[in-house]
Amino acid sequence: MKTNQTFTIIKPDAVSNGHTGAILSKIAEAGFRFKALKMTRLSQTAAEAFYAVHNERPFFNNLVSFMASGPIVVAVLEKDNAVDDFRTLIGTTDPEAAAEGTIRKSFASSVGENAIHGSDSDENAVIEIAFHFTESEQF
Ligand code: IDP
Ligand code: MG
Repeated sequence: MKTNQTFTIIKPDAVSNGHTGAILSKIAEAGFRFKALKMTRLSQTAAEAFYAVHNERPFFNNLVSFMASGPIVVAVLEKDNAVDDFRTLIGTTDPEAAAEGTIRKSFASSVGENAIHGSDSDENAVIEIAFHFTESEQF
């Protein structure tokens, strides 16, 4: 298992608001190396599959339609302690509660449209990386 890797999505709100470059800079400045990077778009079906773990939650339909609403940027990131350090960098799910200087505090507008995703465990990082990237797309 690749315990030094995590997976991120710059979500449709942040891409459409023009924050892609600033967010990628913050990630690089925090010491993460880019192992894979692309702009793409999720179909409704792909968004449902990616967030299947949340399909009983009341916000599931809104989450899926939001995530399929426009282009996203997906990346594989590498650093010691990648999963935990990246969750610290992005901040809490609700940007109102996020610490100053975190990506969600700086760029997110609401708990639903919160600018960025980060894997929550090494195990999920491996699953999420494989969902979005083939082996040959990873460097
Ligand atoms: P996380 O992204 O911080 O890991 P999760 O609880 O895994 O948060 O939720 C996944 C995503 O679902 C969140 O990033 C957010 O976009 C959305 N979400 C979570 N909780 C709520 C909520 O209470 N209302 C609306 N959307 C939510
Ligand atoms: Mg999560």
